[in-house]
Formats: sequence, structure tokens, C-alpha cells
Amino acid sequence: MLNFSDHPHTRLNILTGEKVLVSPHRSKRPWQGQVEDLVVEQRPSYDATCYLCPGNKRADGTVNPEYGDSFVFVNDFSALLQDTPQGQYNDSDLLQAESERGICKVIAFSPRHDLTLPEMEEDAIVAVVDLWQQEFSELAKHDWIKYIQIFENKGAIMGCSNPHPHGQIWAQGNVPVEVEKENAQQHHYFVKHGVSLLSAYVNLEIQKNERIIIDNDHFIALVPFWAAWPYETMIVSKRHVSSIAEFTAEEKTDLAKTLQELTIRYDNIFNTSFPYSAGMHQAPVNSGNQAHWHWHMHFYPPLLRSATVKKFMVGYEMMANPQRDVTPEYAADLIKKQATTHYKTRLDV
Ligand code: H2U
Ligand code: ZN
Repeated sequence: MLNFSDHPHTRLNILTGEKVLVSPHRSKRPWQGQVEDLVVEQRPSYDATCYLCPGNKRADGTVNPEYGDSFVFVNDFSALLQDTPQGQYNDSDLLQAESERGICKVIAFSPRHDLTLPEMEEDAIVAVVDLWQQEFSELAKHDWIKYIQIFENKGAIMGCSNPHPHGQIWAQGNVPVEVEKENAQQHHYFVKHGVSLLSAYVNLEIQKNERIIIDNDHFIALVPFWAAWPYETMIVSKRHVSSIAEFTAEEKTDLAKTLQELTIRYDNIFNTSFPYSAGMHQAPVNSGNQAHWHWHMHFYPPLLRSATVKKFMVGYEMMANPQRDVTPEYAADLIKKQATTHYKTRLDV
């Protein structure tokens, strides 16, 4: 009989309809490799050469204000532009292209150059969540915008250009591929069962309690059953809301708490600033009824065995489908074992 911790098997990602290959027999050896010494990388709280620090000049010559909490501006090297002319190119069925309009923004999470989300105070993280909500609602007022992607690249290994804590928002005129996949899966489930796919999934996970890391009044953080990255997690709102625009003040506070605890646990795994790409998936805007959508946030961290040994998605993963060794249950257990106080604070003891 199939045993998840011994036998190679595939798991279905119900959000995308794709599969992941799990090969637990390959990881009988201890998994958590080298843990870094508790040496704290010191950054100044202000860096005169940083384009995100208050009062500094950015690439386009603009001077940042002396901002207090968080600060948002249009990306000086935006990948999408608002004034792009509309156009299509179709040469037979084979060569197809379409213009894409959009607005790209950068959000500095804090005026402090030396902090990261897990090191910020809860109130300061609430201010970031408030700004995300505000930006989402403002961008959605453009009726041509159909999707708003809020995300963060953290750490040089993820291509993050600057250690000053920041994220990005890209809003665009079409729904991108990953969101389209989740849209189809959630729609199918909602029409068939009358509840959102993620409400049903979270209820089942609460019953099983094998992959849950955080469970508070308004949010669950867990390692999804179908996680592909070693330490992949997902935050899901307990209430079925389709976007961040619907969060109440209480929910925003709980989201800030969840983000803080999850990222502290991450940092504690290898006593390092844990890199990841994280982003919210939520309903397309200006696109009619989106009742099937359920807000959630994915965390895709690249690390495998230590602060420097990353998991490569290559070979079989590129050609066939993602593959992992240890089970999602094992990863959840490991993240759950981490302390909820940041390792850097332990140095002060
Ligand atoms: P990362 O989140 O990948 O670090 O990207 C930060 C963005 O900041 C990047 O998209 C922008 C870059 O275009 N940027 C500015 O808007 N102004 C600057 O002065 C430098 C970088
Ligand atoms: Zn800075």
C-alpha cells in the first residue's frame, strides 16, 4: 500500500491542475544541513547609496521623501507601461502577439535600511498591509487593469537588487498565466461544490493537522500538500474573500502577525535571512463576478540544505514536472519546530 514517507508518488496541485513528484526514499539521511553560526550581518539603518532610503536620489533623479512607515513609487524601470498603444499580431495560428499595458510600482516596507519583514515591529508590518490594500484599490480604479500582482523578492539569490526591505506591484491589462490556471481550477470547484476550493482545502487541513504551521483567528499558514519547493508555504484567509480589498482591520492585523511569525520561523531554520519569492494570488479586477476566488499568498523559498545550498529546478523539473525529496509533512514539521523569536534577538542574551 502507498506510504507517503517511503514510496515515490505524485501529488496533484489542486490550484493549478499540475503534479509534483515526491521521492521520499531519497532523503533518509538527515535533511537539515549546516546551520550557520550566529554571526549577525550588520547593515547601517541608513545607506547613502541606497535608492530606497528616505531622502535619497533614485535612478530617474527623483528624491525620496523623508517617509515614515512605508513608501510607494512608480518603478523607474517599469516592465509594463501605461501609454503602450493597443495592438495585436496574428500571422496564421503560429505567430501571435499582443500589446500589454500596465503600471509597475515599488514599495519600501520601512525607512530602515537594515530591517527585513521578520525583524520589523508588528505595527510597521500592518502599515505595509494597509498600503498593499490601498494600492490594490487605487489601481483597480483603472477599468483597463484586469490583474494586480503584489509580490516580494527577498535575498540576492532570488535576484533581489537591494537588501532594503521592499516589494513590488505589477498591474496589467490581461490576466497572467499562473493566475489563469488557478482561476480555472477555483471556478470549476466552486461551480461544482458551492464553496471555494481553498475553504474546503483549509477545513480538511485543519482536521488532519499534519501540514499546518500557523492557525490564528483569521489565517492559516501551511505547507501545501502539493508543495514543490522544499520549504514552500501558503497563507490562506479563513474567510472566503476574493481580494485584499475586503480585509477588515482585524484581518489586516492578523495577516501582519502571520507574516511576521512565518518569516521569523524561516530565518531561524538556517540562522540566516531566508530568501524567497512571495506573492498574493487574488481575483482579477474589472472582470465581472469572481466569487470563486479565494485570497492566498504563496512563499517559494529556494534553499534546500543550508543558507547557501539551493534547490535547482532543472532537468526533470524543466522537462517533465517539479520533483522534491522530503515530504511536505516533514518540511511542515521542521518549520513548526523553529522558534517564534528571531535568532538575532538571541544574540543579545
Ligand atoms: P527587486 O524587488 O527585484 O529588488 O526590484 C526592485 C525594483 O526597483 C527593480 O524593479 C527598481 C528596479 O527597476 N528601481 C527603481 O525603480 N528605481 C531605482 O532607482 C533603482 C531600482
Ligand atoms: Zn536603504
